[in-house]
Amino acid sequence: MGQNLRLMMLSLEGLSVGDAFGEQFFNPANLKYLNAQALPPGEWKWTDDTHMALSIVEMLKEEGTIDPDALIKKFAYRYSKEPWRGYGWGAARLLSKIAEGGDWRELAPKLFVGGSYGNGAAMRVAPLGAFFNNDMKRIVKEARKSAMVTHAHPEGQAGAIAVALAAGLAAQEQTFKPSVFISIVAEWTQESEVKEKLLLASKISEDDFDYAVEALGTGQRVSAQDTVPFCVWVAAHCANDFEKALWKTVSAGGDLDTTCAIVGGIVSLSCKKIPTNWLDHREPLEG
Ligand code: RVK
Ligand code: MG
Repeated sequence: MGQNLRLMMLSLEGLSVGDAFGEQFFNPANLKYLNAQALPPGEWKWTDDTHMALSIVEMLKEEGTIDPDALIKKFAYRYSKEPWRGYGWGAARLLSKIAEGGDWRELAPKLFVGGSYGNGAAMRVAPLGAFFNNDMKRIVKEARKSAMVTHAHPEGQAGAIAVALAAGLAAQEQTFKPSVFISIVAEWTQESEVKEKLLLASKISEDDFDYAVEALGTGQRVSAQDTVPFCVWVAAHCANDFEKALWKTVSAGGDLDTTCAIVGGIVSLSCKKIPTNWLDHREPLEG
């Protein structure tokens, strides 16, 4: 397996473990494990975050580039098979219309006002950043294409671009100071609230966890703006410790499956591996 493919698969493993892990803590019975920082027992089922990432990975394996028309078909096909994976309202509506022959170019801009700025384009994109790891310009271009089929709003796309860039940086051999890591991501991200909050995040030290949570947000609003900057902040500060990164992410609350999917997709790359006992809990991936 080529190096880019290997990194993409590692990021997919991290994303899916994060997604499935985070989802466990929506179950009140599992809160005792959160307090004890002990892994919840049993199989952890993954959600739409992983389901959509599988289509991106498949597309890149087949074509080496994102073809938006082919990608939206893959998203719609998987949605039609397992619509119960916990999809966002807008995504579910769009994907059912695509399955009936609709065109994403017409449908996506009509979701909400100005298109969706949900965190759904960001939650699925880390493996793409890993695949194009050493080419920041290409990451921006491919991440935007992967986002626009569902997320017409510039904030939704900026969120995807920022996460893909963070994954690309994490996949590199070089290690970065957290503030530098976040600043590089911000620098390459288009003008947006996501970018402004990344610039703020680059100035928040690791000790200021509560302030980071409050100022950046943890996905309570399910928007890219309210989700991505905090995830990049955690990934930058816990680059060498997968477990610490994910425990910190869930302890912040918010949109747990998605914040953990984003952090897991990035930190798996900088850590270069995922603890086996975490992987063992995750529902197997398809195929
Ligand atoms: C359930 C106002 C907007 C908006 C706009 C809000 C799954 C809506 C995943 C919308 C992730 C939500 C998440 C999510 C991924 C978006 N004006 N509100 N212009 N744009 N919103 O529906 O794939 O968990 O409340 O497009 O981005 O695990 O329902 O889906 O947590 O953001 O959903 O946006 O969501 P959607 P998505
Ligand atoms: Mg989900």
